[in-house]
Amino acid sequence: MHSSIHRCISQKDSEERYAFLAEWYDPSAALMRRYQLLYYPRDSSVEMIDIKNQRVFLRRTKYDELHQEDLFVGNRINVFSRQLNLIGYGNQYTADILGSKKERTLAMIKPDAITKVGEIIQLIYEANLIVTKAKMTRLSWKQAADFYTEHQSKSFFNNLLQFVTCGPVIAMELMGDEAVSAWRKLLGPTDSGVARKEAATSLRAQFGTDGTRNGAHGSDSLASAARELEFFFPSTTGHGPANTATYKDTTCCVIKPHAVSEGLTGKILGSIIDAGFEITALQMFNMDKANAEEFLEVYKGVVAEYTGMVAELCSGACMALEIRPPDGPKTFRELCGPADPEIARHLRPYTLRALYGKSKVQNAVHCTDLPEDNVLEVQYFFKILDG
Ligand code: 3AN
Repeated sequence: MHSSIHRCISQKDSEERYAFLAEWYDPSAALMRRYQLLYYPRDSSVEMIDIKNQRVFLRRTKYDELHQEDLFVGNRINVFSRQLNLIGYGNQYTADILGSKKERTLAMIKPDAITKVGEIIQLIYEANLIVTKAKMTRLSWKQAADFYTEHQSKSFFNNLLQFVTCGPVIAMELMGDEAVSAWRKLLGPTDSGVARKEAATSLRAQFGTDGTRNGAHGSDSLASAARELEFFFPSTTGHGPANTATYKDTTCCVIKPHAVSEGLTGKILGSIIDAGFEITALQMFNMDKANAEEFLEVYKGVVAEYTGMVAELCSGACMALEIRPPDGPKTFRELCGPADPEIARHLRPYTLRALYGKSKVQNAVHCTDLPEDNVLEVQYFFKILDG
C-alpha cells in the first residue's frame, strides 16, 4: 500500500493532480468513510485512499464520467456508483485552481413564473450554474414574513407577502462560479418594467410584470444566501417548508440522475408543461441504494434491467415530480413513450424518452406504470423520503 502512496507523491511534480477530502456513507457498515480523492486531468483518472488506514481503496483508474467542472467542495460526485461528498480541498493548489470562485445562492421562482420553471432552469444551466437542491412549497404568511424580514418596515411589505403567498414557489440552491452575482445578473433589475428597458433578455423582463410581480428572487450577498438557503433547506433537523404534493388524481415522474447531471432538467420540465401537464409538486432527492430498491421493487424479477435501474436511480441527484394530467384521456405514460429510447425514436419521436433518453436504463424519466401505484409512488417521495 505504501508504495502506491509514494508513487502519488513522486508524480506530483511531473503530472497535474487535484486532491480532495471526500466522504462516503457506507450503508453496509452504517458509517461515514473518509477518503483522499485524487484526480488526474491528463487522462481523467481517479484514485482513492482511505484516510483512516492510509490504504489505497481505489487504485488509479480512468473514469471518463467524472469531469473537472464537477470537482469543487460542496458538490456531490459519483465515482463507480458511490456518491461522494467533496468536503474539503486536499491542498492549497487545488483550492486555488478549482475552488476560489465557487459559491452557492438561493433562487426562488415566485408564483407568477411557476409555469416557466423549465425555461428558467434552462437559462440557469446556460449560465454555467447548476441546480443542487430544489423544492416546490407554498409559504404561509408567517413563513413569508420571516423570509423577507429585512423588508418588514417597507411600504410594499404587505403587497409582497400577499403575492408570494398566493401560490406555490420553487426554491433552489444554485452553485457555480460567483453564483450570487451570476444569478442576479440573469434576474435583471427588480422592477420588470425597468428590466424590459434595461435588460430585455433578463428573466424579470421576460417573465415578470412589475416591481412586486417580478418572477423570481435571488440572494443579494453570500450572507443572505447562507440565511435564505438555511430557511428552505435546513442543514440541521427538520425539512424546511412543506412540499406541495396533493395525492389527488396525480401520478409520479422522476427525472433520472443521468438526465439531471447532463443538464436536461429544464428542457424536460418545459416539455412536460408544454404538453399540458401541471406540476403540483417538485423536489430533488439523493436516493441511497436501499431507497432505490424499495421504490423499484415492482420491477424486481420482472424487468431484466432492474439492477441497472437501481444503480442509475442512486447514482446522483434525481428530481421527483407530482404530475396532474390535463382533462381528457392523455396519460403521462404516453408522453414518456416506450421504455427503450431507440424504439421510442422510431415509433414515438416526440416522447420524452425519444428526445432525452440514451438507453433502457438511462431513459431520462421514470413514470408510474400501474394505475394503482400512482398515489403510492408519489407518497414514496413526498411522504416517506420527505416525511
Ligand atoms: P431584489 O429582489 O431585486 O433584491 P429587493 O430585495 O429590494 O429586490 O426587494 C425584495 C422584493 O420586494 C422584490 N423582489 C420585489 O418583489 C419587492 N419590491 C421591491 N421594491 C418594491 C417596490 N418599490 N414596490 C413593490 N415591491 C417591491
